[in-house]
Amino acid sequence: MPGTTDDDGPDSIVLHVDMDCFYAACERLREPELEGKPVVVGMGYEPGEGHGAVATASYEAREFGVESAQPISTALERLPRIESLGPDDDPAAAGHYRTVDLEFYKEVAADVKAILHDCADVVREVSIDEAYLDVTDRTAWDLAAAGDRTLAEGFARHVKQRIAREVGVAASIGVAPNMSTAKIASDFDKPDGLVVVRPGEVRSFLAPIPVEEVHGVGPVTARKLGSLGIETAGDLADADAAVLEAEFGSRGRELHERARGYDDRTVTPTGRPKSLSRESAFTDPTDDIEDKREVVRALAADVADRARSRGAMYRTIGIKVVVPPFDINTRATSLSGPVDDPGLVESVALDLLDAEFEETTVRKLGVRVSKLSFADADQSSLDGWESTGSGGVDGEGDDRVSDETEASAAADGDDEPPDTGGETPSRGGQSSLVEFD
Ligand code: TTP
Ligand code: MG
Repeated sequence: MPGTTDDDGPDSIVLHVDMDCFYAACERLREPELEGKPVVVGMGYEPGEGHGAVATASYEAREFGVESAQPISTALERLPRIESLGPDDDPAAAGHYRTVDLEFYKEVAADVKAILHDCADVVREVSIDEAYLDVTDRTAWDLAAAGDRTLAEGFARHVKQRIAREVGVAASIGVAPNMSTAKIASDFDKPDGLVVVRPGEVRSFLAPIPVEEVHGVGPVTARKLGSLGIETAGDLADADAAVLEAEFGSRGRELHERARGYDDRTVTPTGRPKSLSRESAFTDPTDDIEDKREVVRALAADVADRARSRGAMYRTIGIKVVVPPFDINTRATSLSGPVDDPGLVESVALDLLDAEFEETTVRKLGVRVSKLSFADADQSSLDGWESTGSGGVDGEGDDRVSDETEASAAADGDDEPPDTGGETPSRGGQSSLVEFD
């Protein structure tokens, strides 16, 4: 059969999830009035100024020719700032320009990733807004009882709906028997897309796709292929493998295979988590201390339970308190050494809540354990998730000795521990392997 297994195992089911105009979608979370309007998010951009580059543009802004990596000055020529409009100008033809706020986007991304981890055992996070999920064991390529849709499609729809409902941003999802096809599928019907390529359909789905979109084909290879008359994945699939190999070496053969729908990479998970956390939102914000304490108790029990089941010990216990609309406060207590102690997670989390947030109206609460160490700590130094130099190895003791609050807990509410501060956008997803959901 084209495109899938070469042995007797079942066809894999891979989801590629990519958020739509992600930074702009995040801006809309805190400014819902931007929904449906052209939004441009600039890096190195200051309100009212003309420098910087476009990080992303909402699909409405893209209609005006605004796109990622463009200078802000070019974007402004194509789509003037809403503030600069005259009384007779059309406000629908003007842009709402905002500045990149990576810490906030990471927070939203962590919420999305937590859902993905809940939906799949194997998740490979590839950037702040993109991940692969292997869900072969969670669903099937069989048709659902009613109609001609696959169970896998229903599963992917469920993932999309959870992200939309629980986080409030839109994802496009591709479902396919392998990674490269799933990635092309997620991009195929953006925004808000859900494209399913069944095992027997991979080759016909890929046929009309331009070669540039085949995984591993960059602009130079695409140009060379073009000079050989190969414009689409279909052309590439039909090309003579020997000719491709002569031109591109072993990579030529690999590209040929990809275009024919073969991709034997398996989804491998991204490193170990730096922290484990869970959060819960109130339907209506509340200042009732007993309600808040009850939620913190439940979250603490859940997080401690998860840490134990993963064989993780923790050296820091923290809480997150989100005050309407999006004012994020984190507080944490460091311990003298790694522990596995559910009772301590609860008591520390409650102390942190009581100390400062007894009367605060909150929208969401979270509990997090971090500075993790694993019983089978074979990879810890390779992964680099445990920062060194912050106190050395003193791994003795199983009780709290210091009440020091982490530096990240500044009064105005930072959201991430200091060790992720310097991440670049493209690695943001990986750095925020936090499991708040
Ligand atoms: P993308 O997923 O490439 O873009 P997107 O989510 O904005 O839009 P799409 O609907 O097409 O997926 O990138 C994710 C985020 O990364 C994006 O919102 C902003 C950031 N980014 C940059 O900062 N610079 C860039 O050049 C690109 C491409 C993205
Ligand atoms: Mg995206």
